[in-house]
Order: sequence, then structure tokens, then C-alpha cells
Amino acid sequence: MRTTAAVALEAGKPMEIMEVNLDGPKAGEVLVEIKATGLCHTDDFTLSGADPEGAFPAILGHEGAGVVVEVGPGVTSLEPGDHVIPLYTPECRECDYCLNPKTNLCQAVRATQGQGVMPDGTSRFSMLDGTPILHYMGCSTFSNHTVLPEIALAKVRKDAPFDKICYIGCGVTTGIGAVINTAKVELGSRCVVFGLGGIGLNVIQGLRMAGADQIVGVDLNPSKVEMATRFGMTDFVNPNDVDGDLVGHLVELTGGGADYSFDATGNVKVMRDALECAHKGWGESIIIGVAPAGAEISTRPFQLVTGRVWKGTAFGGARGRTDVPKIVDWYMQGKIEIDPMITHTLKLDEINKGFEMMHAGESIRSVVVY
Ligand code: NAD
Ligand code: AHE
Ligand code: ZN
Repeated sequence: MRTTAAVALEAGKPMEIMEVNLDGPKAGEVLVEIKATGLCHTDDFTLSGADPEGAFPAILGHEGAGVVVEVGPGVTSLEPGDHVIPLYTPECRECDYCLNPKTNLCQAVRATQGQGVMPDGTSRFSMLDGTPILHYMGCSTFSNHTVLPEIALAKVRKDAPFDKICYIGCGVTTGIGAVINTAKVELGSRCVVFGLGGIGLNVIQGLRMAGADQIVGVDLNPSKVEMATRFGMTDFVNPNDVDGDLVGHLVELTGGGADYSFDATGNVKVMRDALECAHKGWGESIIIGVAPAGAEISTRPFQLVTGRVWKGTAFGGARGRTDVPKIVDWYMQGKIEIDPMITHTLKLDEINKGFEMMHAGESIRSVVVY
């Protein structure tokens, strides 16, 4: 079939909207009509050329929701008409990783996914002249139709709005999951969140759900304060307004250091501050942000010797086929909020404008509706 997609032809250039060829689903695969997709900072990171796995031409996008159109041979858990959320972290329920309760990082298709191809080593997308186009994070939600492995689709209830629940495909689950699954934040905790964007706000929302007493938000952009406060931030710190040492300021503000801190910026200097503002003896710092190729984190080992813990989280530690339908239920039951964070709704041909607004700090989440 033919479908319309925003194609990233090369790093650092705006995407181009074009008709592309899409081959049908092979064994174990599913054809999905994407109804809506969020724009995550990680898409921008890959488009910029900073992603060591970034390869072009590719169809980016990994925060979508849609409807099953056709299933390939052997697919048993989905049928046409099912509503689904694509999973860049799939859940095969069979690999060593899925069978280990300590991780959500299913490895069943990770190698081919990182190369931008389906598990059989080929792409389903191509230009009209036949040139192959790569998949991205196994999802490629910047295409109106896409093909995914069955294990990379969470089946969700049919009454949930696509233009909101697409955000559960990355940002919502990552932020809330970092609190609940990775940090396992306890009632009464004092916490610091660096970066009040599409991920950091969901960390804040997760901290409020977990019953944190203090939620300090740190961002260079003061326009984020209103939204962060609405979601539960109790204190705001703009590093530009701090005289002297930011870490010392945060340690004092939290009465000795954070029980839990979170980096949602992707900046390795911020990651160091996040670790070092954690409480001596027990503070844990969770890295969520994705740093550019070649970037490295550093701190004095003494910071760890004296009891601080550095952790990371991908997709908030969530097992997608199991957890994502539950998070959609939370949204529908009003346990979590999504709508205010979706500040802009765009058409596909406005997608580059969406990334410009992200760069300018004008949006929280932009969502493209097909
Ligand atoms: P975003 O652009 O919406 O938000 C980033 C925020 O960080 C902005 O508010 C910005 O003002 C702030 N910021 C930037 N530099 C800062 C600094 N030095 N100090 C304080 N604040 C600063 O991005 P997002 O969509 O929220 O994504 C955040 C990060 O999380 C990105 O690196 C993204 O790639 C990553 N991410 C990781 C996962 C995962 O599974 N680990 C999932 C999604 C996104
Ligand atoms: N490809 C990059 C790393 C990108 C990365 O860390 N991706 C996160 C999800 S970000 C979603 O917005 C992730 O889940 N990583 C785990 C994985 O297996 O990809 C690089 O540095 O090579
Ligand atoms: Zn993302």
C-alpha cells in the first residue's frame, strides 16, 4: 500500500512529508493505522544526528496510538479493529529479560530494532522509487500506517481518545514509571526533578501519586513553572537565579539532600548535579534523559562510597503489554491527567513546526493527529 509519512532524509534537516510504499505484515507482524503521535525530545535528538544509532533515511516517531488494520500469519493476540499503542520496549514474555523481574528491557527484537529493520532484517517502508526507508525504535509513528511486531503492541480499551493516550506510548509512562517502578518512591519523600518538559512533568505527576512531601522542580525556563505547579511541584529553582553552588542550594532546600532526584534533561552536567544533590547515605538519582553520542557522566566516586545511588530507566521500567493498558485505564478513571500537557495539536504537514516549538521551549507536548 501507499501511505503518507514525515521522512527524515538526513540528520539536521527538516523532515519531508511524502507518499511512501509500505509492504504488508509478515509472520508475527501487524499493520497499524496510526491515529495520533506525540513529538518526544528523543525524536529530535535522533533527527539532530546526536544518536549513535541514528540512521537515515528513516521514519521517526515512537509515541503513537492507532488501530490494527491487518495481522500477519501467526498473530494470535490482536485482530483488525483493536486499538493499540506501539511499544519501543516490547514485551515478548519469553526472553531471559522478560523472565527476569528486575528489568523491562525485552531483548527479543532489540538488535534489528536498533538497525532500523524488522526482525527478518528488512524494512517494510520504501520511497516510491524503491529506495528502502528505515524504521525507528521499532515504531515509526510519523507515518499514517506502520508495521510492528505483535510483541511491540499494547492492546488498549476502545473508548480512550487517541490524541491523548498516544502520550502514554512514551512520556507519561516514562515519567510516572521512573517514580513507581524504578525509584519506588515512598510516602513522605523529598525529591528533585531536573527538566520540567514532557517527561519531567510526568515525574512530578508520579511523585504526587506516590505521596512525596516535597517536589522541587529545576529548569532554566521559568515558563514551565505554572504547569509544573499544577501537577504537584512544591518548590521551583532556576539555576540562573542561584547565587553560588546549585547543589548546595538544593541540599539546603531539601533539608540535607533529596531522597530521590531525577534527570529529565539529557545534559550530563545536570546528571552530576542530580546525583550530588541526593542525600548522603541513601539518596537515589535516576537518569531518564538521553545524552548525545560520546557524552559521559562523571562524579567523585566518594559520592557513591558515601551512599548515593545512580540508576537509569528506560520507558519507566514498564512492561508495555502488561502496564500500558493499565495506565490508559488510570487516565480514563481520572487518576492521572494528560490533557493539559498536550499544549499543541498539529497536522502531519506541521510536524517540523512542532519541533521548532520544542526548541523554543514554547510547548510541553505537541501531538500530530492524522
Ligand atoms: P523537553 O524538551 O520537553 O524537556 C526538557 C526540559 O529540560 C525543558 O523544560 C528544558 O528547559 C529543560 N532543561 C534543559 N537544559 C536544562 C538544564 N541545564 N537545567 C535545567 N533544565 C534544563 O524534553 P522531554 O521530552 O521531556 O525529554 C527529556 C529527556 O528525556 C530527553 O533527553 C529525552 O530524550 C529523554 N527521554 C528518555 C526516555 C527514557 O526512556 N529514558 C523516554 C523519553 C524521553
Ligand atoms: N539510541 C540511543 C539511546 C536512546 C535511548 O536511550 N532510548 C531510550 C528510550 S528514549 C524514549 O524517548 C531507551 O529505551 N533505551 C533503551 C533501548 O534499548 O533502546 C543510543 O545512545 O544509542
Ligand atoms: Zn520518547
